[in-house]
Amino acid sequence: MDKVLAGYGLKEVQCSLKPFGSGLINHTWVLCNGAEQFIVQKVNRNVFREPEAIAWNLAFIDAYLEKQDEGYFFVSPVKTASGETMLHIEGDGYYRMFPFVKGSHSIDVVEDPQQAYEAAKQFGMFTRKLSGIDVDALKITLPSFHDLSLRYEQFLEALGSGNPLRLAAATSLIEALKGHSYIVDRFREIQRNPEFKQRVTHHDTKISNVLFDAHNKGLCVIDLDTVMPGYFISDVGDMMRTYLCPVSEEEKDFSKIVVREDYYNAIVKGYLEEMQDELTQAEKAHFFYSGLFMIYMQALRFLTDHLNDDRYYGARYEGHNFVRAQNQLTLLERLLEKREVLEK
Ligand code: GN1
Ligand code: MG
Repeated sequence: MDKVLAGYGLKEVQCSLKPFGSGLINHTWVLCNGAEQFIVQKVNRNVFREPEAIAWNLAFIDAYLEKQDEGYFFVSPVKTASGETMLHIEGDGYYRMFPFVKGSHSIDVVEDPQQAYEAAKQFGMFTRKLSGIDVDALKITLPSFHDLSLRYEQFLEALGSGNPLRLAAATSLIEALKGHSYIVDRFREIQRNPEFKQRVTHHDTKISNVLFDAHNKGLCVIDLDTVMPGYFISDVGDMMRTYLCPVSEEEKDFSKIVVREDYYNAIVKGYLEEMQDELTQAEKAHFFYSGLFMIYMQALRFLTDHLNDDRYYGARYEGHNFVRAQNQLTLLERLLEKREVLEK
């Protein structure tokens, strides 16, 4: 960390660092330098092969928003001592630093539909404010990240090449997931449908990626590594995946997995308040689908990783990703049960 601090022109003796947050991919710390606070992140190079692409996108978006001058609140990275938006330490990796937004707080669990509404509004606003940008100019920071067809193929591949013991123990979960492959077929239709637009998409809309003010109003969105062109179903779907249920993907007691209708309505309301003039009719008809899409994809990704010996997500206990996959399948089933009432 001495090199990181030096790269930002900070003196080690004045600073303290503490691990921060619960992300699975990057390492995050909160840095105190006297009264000033910052967020420091080390980019996971196994996942983000081209960290410069992240820095490039942030600078591109920042420049665009500045020109619009709409007072949209966007947290741009702190520049390094040599004026870069990212710090490369040879032989170690890439680091970024952000100012800690004063008076802001984040939450880890959605406990009130109003929070879901505020978050959905923030993610909708983010895409809307950037609707005039040249979306094709954005760099792809994670190729095929939310390509459900590819995720399904990777799952099928793992059925051939995965850990044989784990495969044998997972047959009923594998069969259950195969039984929902119509969700992939629908995605292929979406990819062919010109009414589905590529927009500036956040791709990680969990609640902890929204900052709230002291009155619990949404302030801004953070964690912009996966901002790239995408479909709105990624953002709305991941909100459904992570806000509809009172427990997270980590929960082992599946009887606690339920879908809360008022949270669903709050997501739709908040998102549409910002995006209703942007979305096409075909897109608007896919709100419910977006939840199926993201939950199914996450179930596939967790199970695929389990079969591949946890090489992507890691595991804190034996079978961790298997439990996560079962959890997500349960959530998918609970959501499907409410199809009729929610689609209404
Ligand atoms: C990862 O690192 P984190 O927790 O923000 C993953 C998301 C998953 C999520 C599941 C780059 O996000 O796609 O939905 O874990 N991000 C990447 O908890 O793979
Ligand atoms: Mg993230």
